[in-house]
Amino acid sequence: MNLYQDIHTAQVQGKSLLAILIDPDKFVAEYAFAKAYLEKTPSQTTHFLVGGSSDASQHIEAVVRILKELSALPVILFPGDYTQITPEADGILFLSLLSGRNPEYLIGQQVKGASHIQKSNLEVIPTGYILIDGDKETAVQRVSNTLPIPQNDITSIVHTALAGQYLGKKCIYLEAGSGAKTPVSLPIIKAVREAIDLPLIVGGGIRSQKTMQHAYEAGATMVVIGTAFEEDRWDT
Ligand code: 1GP
Repeated sequence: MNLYQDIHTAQVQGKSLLAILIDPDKFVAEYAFAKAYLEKTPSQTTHFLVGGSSDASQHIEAVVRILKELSALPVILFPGDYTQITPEADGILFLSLLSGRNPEYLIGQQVKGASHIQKSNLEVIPTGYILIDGDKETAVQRVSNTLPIPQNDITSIVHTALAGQYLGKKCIYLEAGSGAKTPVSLPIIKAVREAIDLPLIVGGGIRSQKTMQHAYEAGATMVVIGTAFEEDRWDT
């Protein structure tokens, strides 16, 4: 499995990737629950992301294990903090919160997690994480104690994504926050797409097939959806 190579190839070939975000706090690591959950996810799902902003470290290993048993799709960690790193997964989005100015989420957590990653076979995908205002105070904002970039400040968002590319990140993640009222706007996705060469991940507040499709058309390589499936509110 070469996770990044596959994501990069999808970007180059204009293929659309769909990641379902599993928050370990809202997922029961038991067969019946997990099977029913996976059955309601769309057939075009290509990845699972696992992680959350709350303290989910106790539970995360069991969640990854059951996903690996029930599905052949790659499982990538999307850790809220370094305690959510488990070697059971295939890879990790090694996130740096570039929109914020809190050193703990720019480099602190990354240093704490480094030796755990070193001891694992996780494929590391360095990812510039950009929090954008989704019209709701989200868990990322609260936990990281940072402010999102306003949606109308497209220049700052583009410059932040470019800085991420120049820092050597392999992906840029445009995040409106889990359960956002307003997803990342299409002009933002387009502007970032035009400015950078990297695969673009977009998530937060996407609840319908139509919104997802528009995000792809604007330039998203991978769309991430969590809450809509957690709450059984996916609009086909
Ligand atoms: C959150 O981008 C993800 O980190 C997904 O957001 O839960 O709103 O789908 P939703």
